[in-house]
Amino acid sequence: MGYTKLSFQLPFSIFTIFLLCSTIPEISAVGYPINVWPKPTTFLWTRPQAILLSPNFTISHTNHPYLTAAVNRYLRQVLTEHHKPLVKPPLNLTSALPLSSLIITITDVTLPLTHGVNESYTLTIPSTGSSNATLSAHTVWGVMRGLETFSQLVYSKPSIVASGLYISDVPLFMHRGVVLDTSRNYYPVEDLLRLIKAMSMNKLNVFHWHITDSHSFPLVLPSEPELAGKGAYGEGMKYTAEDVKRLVEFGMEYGVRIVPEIDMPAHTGSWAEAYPEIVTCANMFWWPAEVEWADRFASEPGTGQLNPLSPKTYEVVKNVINDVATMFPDTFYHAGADEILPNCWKVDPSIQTFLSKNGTLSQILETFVNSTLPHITSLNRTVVYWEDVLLDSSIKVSPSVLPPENVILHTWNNGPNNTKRVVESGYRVIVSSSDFYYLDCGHGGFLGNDSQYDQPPGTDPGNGGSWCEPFKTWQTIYNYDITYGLNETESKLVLGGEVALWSEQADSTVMDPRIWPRASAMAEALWSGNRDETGKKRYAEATDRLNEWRYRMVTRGIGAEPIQPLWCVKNPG
Ligand code: CP6
Repeated sequence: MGYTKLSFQLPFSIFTIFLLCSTIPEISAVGYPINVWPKPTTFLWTRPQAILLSPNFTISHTNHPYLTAAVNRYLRQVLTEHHKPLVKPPLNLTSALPLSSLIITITDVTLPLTHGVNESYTLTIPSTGSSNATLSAHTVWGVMRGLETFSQLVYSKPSIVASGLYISDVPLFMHRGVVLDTSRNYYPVEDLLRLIKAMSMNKLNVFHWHITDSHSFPLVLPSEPELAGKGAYGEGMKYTAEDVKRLVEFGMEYGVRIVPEIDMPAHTGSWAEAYPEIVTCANMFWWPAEVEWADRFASEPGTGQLNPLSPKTYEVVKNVINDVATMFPDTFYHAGADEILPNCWKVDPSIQTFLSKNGTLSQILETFVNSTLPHITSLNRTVVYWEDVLLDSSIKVSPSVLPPENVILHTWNNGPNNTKRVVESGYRVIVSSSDFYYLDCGHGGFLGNDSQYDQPPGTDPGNGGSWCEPFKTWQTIYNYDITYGLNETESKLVLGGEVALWSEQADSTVMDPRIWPRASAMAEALWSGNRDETGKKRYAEATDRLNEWRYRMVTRGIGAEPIQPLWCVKNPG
């Protein structure tokens, strides 16, 4: 068994064919696994060797505000991280000259960080430091992905780096994200910065920030200061315009876009603190007995929905949209539209009147979409809506008000099936199937209810309103194929996926371990897939590599939870 590693998912690469024909004496499908997460699409490693990284190592690059920040960060990291792997890589440290430079070339440094930007790169690390390492990419953002890969190949003290290596890497899916809900519980800005940092380490590129919901409105908006003034949990629990600017800039330095979500028209109870007149069923925390569990969403009774029939609603909503679009430069704008409760709208007299004249709840939602979607689109934004806007069983709009060129749908129920329904209608889709990608599930209920506990000893007191058992393991997430059951045309409409941390039972104290390393599992599946060269689902190899990766994340300050006891490393096999 040799350590030669050949992966050839890009069979037309001239470099691949060249090495395959002349240099590699033996081609093995089970060579030494490269310790990079997510695994690169294609790599060639002639020998399991490493060289010293010169203490005067340099990275040459063109000046660019975000790239320069990234280069300086990675330069410091490779010289000072001195990572000590759990399992010592069986690489021969050759006596070749230390590697003294990495030379970056970029085809177009002007391309902005947007959806679909080219993130591919090639990285060559020579066998001897008498040559330079090279990193080429089409864009600044591809360079950032390549620098991350390079940093993961460096370890030990003094720093050494895997050598004699060629990597050609490109993501399978363009949209690879994390949703974080900062309404049910507040997260300090430092947590969000650390999340962005960890996402970048995993080559994830979209932080979908579910900023507001019924529980609190933590975003301070210049045109509507009362929303956070009255709707935030407290003085220290707000995000100011300066905080947002800092996060957006930080994201650019790490190649992570921030897509804001101000959920509406449902999930808006917190708006009622400032504007009770535009919110229906606000503060109806406990519903009459006839309102069953089936009439609740997110395990909550309706606690507020905007009234689409009130003109005042649109005065506030337009100010909110304008401010958010000004604060967040990304071209995607997530406008929510999930989980509208019929009973919450029905308690309102103006809505009752409309319904009594043969109007329908779906028409009320159409009114809302027609009064907001063109406005958001006019600000040069692509709108993302949760799937409910089209697929909900009772309140949904007709497809004619949702132009597929302006709208992306975000699926979260019944993953494969709903994704299929949406792409069949020609919409682009982002997948967050709750059966696979919901990180908050499996942590027990949260609605206190004494009667459930009033049972004989030893009986299960029930889950108290837990709504998404079971816990999703990293394997569940890793193995999920987001284009399952789709044909080729349909698969092209799948932009990617997002794991989601809803925060009814999460805050700062558990954020890192709830997200990592499970988000890493999605990160690899969406970057280079979850199968090996032979088409078999990766398992043992991915487990060992993820274990190493989780450990490196921890040493980098990310509180990723363990996937194995240390004993497994001492007793492999
Ligand atoms: N909040 C909002 C939520 C959820 C959604 N939207 C949610 C629904 C079901 C589960 C978990 C979370 N808490 N605004 C759905 C998109 Cl299982």
